Amino acid sequence: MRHPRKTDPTWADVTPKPLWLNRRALIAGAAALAAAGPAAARLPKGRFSTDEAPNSWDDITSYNNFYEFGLDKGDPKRNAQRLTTDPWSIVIDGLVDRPGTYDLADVLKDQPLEERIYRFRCVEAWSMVIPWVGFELQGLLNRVGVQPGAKYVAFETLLRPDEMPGVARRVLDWPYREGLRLDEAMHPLTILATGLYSEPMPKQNGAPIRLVVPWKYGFKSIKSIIRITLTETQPFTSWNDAAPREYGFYSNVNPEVSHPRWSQASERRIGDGLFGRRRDTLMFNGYGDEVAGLYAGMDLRANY
Ligand SMILES: Nc1nc2c(c(=O)[nH]1)N[C@H]1C(S)=C(S)[C@@H](COP(=O)(O)O)O[C@H]1N2
Ligand SMILES: [Mo]
Repeated sequence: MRHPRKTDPTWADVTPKPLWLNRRALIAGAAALAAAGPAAARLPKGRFSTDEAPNSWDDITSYNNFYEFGLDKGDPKRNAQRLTTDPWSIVIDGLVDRPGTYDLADVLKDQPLEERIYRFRCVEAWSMVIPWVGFELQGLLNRVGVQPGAKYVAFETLLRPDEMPGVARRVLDWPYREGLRLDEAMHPLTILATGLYSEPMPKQNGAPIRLVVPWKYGFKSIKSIIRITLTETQPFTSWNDAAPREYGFYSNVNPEVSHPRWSQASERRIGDGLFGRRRDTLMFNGYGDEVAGLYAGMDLRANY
């Protein structure tokens, strides 16, 4: 990981002064609230939250995909605890006005955290409902200034082999990488999440900061992000590289387009039990009213 240079701007440099000072005051208040106990620290419930019952803390933190820590669903919980997540910084570069290496703690002081209860649909045809804590990615991108030539946003996960036993196997071309079209990244449904159930993000879920794009298959929601790059051309994405016929760049949840090896028409909700009724998968995972317009005129079979 690149170390910050003296000349790099800090987050305070890219933040208008009054806003920065205000946020610091607010955070001091929030910290006092948090210290007063979880009930007092309830976060505002963000727009787009589903009314469906969230999965349990146990389901969400014990049944994971995070291949850097192993391929079995129980491996991330077992193996991710040794990951060092503090301090953490994020490089933001490419076609932005204020590129830099930003300390995550500073970035967080500046973003309005809220709770977003989202449906989450894995490409393996299981789903959960997860109460994330996070903020809209567009807030961060607007702060660093997206340049006119930018058309995509590329994301990269930390690669630290001595803390990640899974990367010894080349199941993917590490580091894990993902990408979005700029309008998808700027959509208010797209969040960077730093916690769940009002707790800091568990390591197996992508601490300290991960993407959540609720209308796309789960693999787009990249974990433990260390770099965000604005690009003119469509970026490399890990699963598309590993199996291009199975995983497209868009990967919008679509019950009408099967994976070459299984149907995507229905899903198993974790927590319903193995004999629970399968649920019909919804177009765009049920977020069509919000996002269908992003794909107007596009052939979603060709752009899977
Ligand atoms: N870095 C990284 N991010 C990742 C993955 C991964 O293996 N490595 N798995 C993806 C997949 S396939 C899914 S379904 C979700 C799972 O998120 P969860 O474990 O928090 O439910 O994370 C996604 N993000
Ligand atoms: Mo997934």
